[in-house]
Amino acid sequence: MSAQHCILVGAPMDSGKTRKGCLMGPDAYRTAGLGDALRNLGHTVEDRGNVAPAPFLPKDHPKLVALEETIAWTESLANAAEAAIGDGLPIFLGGDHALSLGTVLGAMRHAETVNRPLFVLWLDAHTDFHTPLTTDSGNLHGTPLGYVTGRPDFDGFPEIAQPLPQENVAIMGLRSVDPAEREALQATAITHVDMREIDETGIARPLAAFLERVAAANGLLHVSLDVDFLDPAIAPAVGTTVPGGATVREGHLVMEMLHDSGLMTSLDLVELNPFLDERGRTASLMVDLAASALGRRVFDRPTRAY
Ligand code: 4U7
Ligand code: MN
Ligand code: MN
Ligand code: MN
Repeated sequence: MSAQHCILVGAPMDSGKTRKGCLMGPDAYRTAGLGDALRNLGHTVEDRGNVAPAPFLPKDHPKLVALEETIAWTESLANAAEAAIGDGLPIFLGGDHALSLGTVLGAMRHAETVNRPLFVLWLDAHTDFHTPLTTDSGNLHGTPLGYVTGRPDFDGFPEIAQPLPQENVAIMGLRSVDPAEREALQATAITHVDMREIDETGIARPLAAFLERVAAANGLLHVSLDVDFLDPAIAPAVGTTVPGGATVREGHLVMEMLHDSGLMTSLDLVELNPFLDERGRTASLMVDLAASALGRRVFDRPTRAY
């Protein structure tokens, strides 16, 4: 894949759940050297700084955490994402996973403009398929895939004109799915690959099958990488740790295959909570994964003690 114009867009968003700290994510990625890592691979890098939420008035809600703030972020991030995807390869620096309510919406709008189908690869321990009514925790970072695929009850959020087709979504890395999500997801055509399947067949097989479908449809591909896709032993800086996650090599293999495919058109790095990190190791691992997605080869990797 040839040189790209990488656009860093910070989304210091913390409203998708109660525990704070993800707002430090964009600075952690910059501190860990994301820009230079991409430049060293021959890409141009433009850092657009951080997005801010649209103006909002917070209200108390019996269940949902920071609903108005999350809606406000969705509006501003959808605009920032739609603009950036037209200009290069945006990398959205989270911020918690509620930021994907906005980034995927922006990608959907861009895809409609260029008249190509959008596909989404969701790398996560969780399905994030709740609606504001089905969530028990009230944490909206557990809802973005519900929103973009057109599930109901997202009152107050930007209208989804054309929902993302279920066939265009693949979730990989699953090992924590709430009963309401499981039931809803099983009635869909969304591809879901859990850790057992990854153990049994490897991650390359289902990923290659999905990428073939994206290529055959001449699709755009938005990749959303949740830190908790990775095993907490290698990526501790996340609030929602679930044991039994992807290894360092499984993570890199996904990113290397994405690079080789040449298909990825936008990328979210989400859920990093630097307050929970150990000497920056999770931020550095996420930077290395992004570098693999942009063409760094195994034999070029700097030695680093994880
Ligand atoms: B993340 C959860 F209950 N399903 O709804 C919920 F297990 O973006 C977790 O994937 C959601 O980290 C995790 O609160 C959201 C929970
Ligand atoms: Mn998530
Ligand atoms: Mn998750
Ligand atoms: Mn199923």
